[in-house]
Amino acid sequence: MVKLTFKEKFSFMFLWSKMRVDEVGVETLGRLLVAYPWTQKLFESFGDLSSADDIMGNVKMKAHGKKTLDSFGEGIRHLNNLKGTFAVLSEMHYDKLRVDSEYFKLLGCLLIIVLAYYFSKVFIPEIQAAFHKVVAGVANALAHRYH
Ligand code: HNI
Repeated sequence: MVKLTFKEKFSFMFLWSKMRVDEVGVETLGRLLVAYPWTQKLFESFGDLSSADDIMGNVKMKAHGKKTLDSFGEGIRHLNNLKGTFAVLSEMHYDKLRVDSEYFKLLGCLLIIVLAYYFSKVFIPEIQAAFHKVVAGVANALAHRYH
């Protein structure tokens, strides 16, 4: 469960609605794969991921980045029940995909970095703090099956 003040929630929702999920999605996921190259193994079926440009320009990665952030966005609408919202995905990432739960946290940090760049001057510390709370909540919910 993540508790946001009314102002935090409003700022968060407002920025989320102003963002292009496909652009931010691939920027975030792609950067994870560039920074932690061993995660590329999980996406072998996506085709050529041999350079940073190939990763960022990969069509399947783009679609998957959007899918991931859309699902993340779903969580935002259920801040008081993140565990329930992500229960099925948590099982899937643990049992089937075998994604190390550490990467949920790293993806959250990268999302904040990308958003800070994307929204530049309006990304004031208070808004950043709200995003930190949410990404931590989502990462924790996704890791629930791992505990
Ligand atoms: Ni993730 C599939 C959501 C983090 C690796 N992931 C999904 C799907 C959703 C999703 C939705 C599609 C499910 C389906 O097909 O039914 N993933 C999320 C969310 C986060 C996240 C909300 C965190 C915010 N996933 C990660 C991370 C990794 C990851 C950090 C690995 C580093 N996910 C995968 C892989 C798949 C996947 C791999 C399957 C991809 C495919 O299509 O083969």
